[in-house]
Amino acid sequence: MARGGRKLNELAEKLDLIIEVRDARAPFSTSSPLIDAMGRLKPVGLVLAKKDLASPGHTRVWMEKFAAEQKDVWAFDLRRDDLEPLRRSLSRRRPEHRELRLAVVGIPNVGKSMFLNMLVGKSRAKVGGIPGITREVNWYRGLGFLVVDSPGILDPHSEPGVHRVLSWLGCAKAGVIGGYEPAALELIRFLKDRGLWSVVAAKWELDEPDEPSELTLERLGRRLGCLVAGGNVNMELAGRRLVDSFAAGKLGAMTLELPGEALWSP
Ligand SMILES: Nc1nc2c(ncn2[C@@H]2O[C@H](COP(=O)(O)OP(=O)(O)O)[C@@H](O)[C@H]2O)c(=O)[nH]1
Ligand SMILES: [Mg+2]
Repeated sequence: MARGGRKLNELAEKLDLIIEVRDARAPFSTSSPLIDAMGRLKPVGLVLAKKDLASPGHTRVWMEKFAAEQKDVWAFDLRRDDLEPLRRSLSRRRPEHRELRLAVVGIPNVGKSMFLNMLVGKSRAKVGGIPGITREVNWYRGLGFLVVDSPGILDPHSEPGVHRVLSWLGCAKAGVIGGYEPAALELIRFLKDRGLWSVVAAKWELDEPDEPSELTLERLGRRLGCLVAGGNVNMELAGRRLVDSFAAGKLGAMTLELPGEALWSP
């Protein structure tokens, strides 16, 4: 079984519930293939984080889809939203004599730590060894919850196509999967195809002639001052600026995929 998977299964026996966090901008591509196996052991609740970076209408479509599949699903801007409705709903599963035990899982950078901090509140305490519960992971206690943070790294889907999408969201490092330049070029093509590039262009006051993506990235690099000696554009650096800005949501709220039209096929 993949990294983290075995440990997770051992841990799952001690838990009441698993919360999977995904990025609201790509709720399909940011799922983890390991959740299916874990979901057979314990109930899984789904949190779509970074709701503020997704299009509200599209988030509604995703919520309806998951609800139709009988999933418990919430969407949050974890930096602002109140988690009280979720806390109330989870509390119903709490055993009488102890706090609710849950694990927060998901692929890198989707918002797991932020979610955990919001869930257990400011008064949270890091908990050491808990008898009978594995000591190798970090437990936090607060507001009636005992939560374990990302027990093992959950592998994302491994298809090349999905990794590209994950690099746009900051969930995979473009630098280690072929470089920022190709990731950025594909992002430009994707956004142009979807009619979303104008949002980015407006942000950086770029003209929008009909041109190949390479030229667009070069103009962007020039605009942002990503130059090397001789006045040429450092395309890798320009790509990095674009991808990192997009991942951090600085270029506007955009959902990348809708149910049934994933950006890659399994
Ligand atoms: N805009 C926005 N940023 C978020 C949200 N949740 C998390 N982040 C940011 O996403 C990044 C990764 O969050 P983190 O909790 O460390 O992810 P983890 O790797 O899954 O634990 C951080 O820079 C957070 O500030 C959210 O709901 N909205
Ligand atoms: Mg984390």
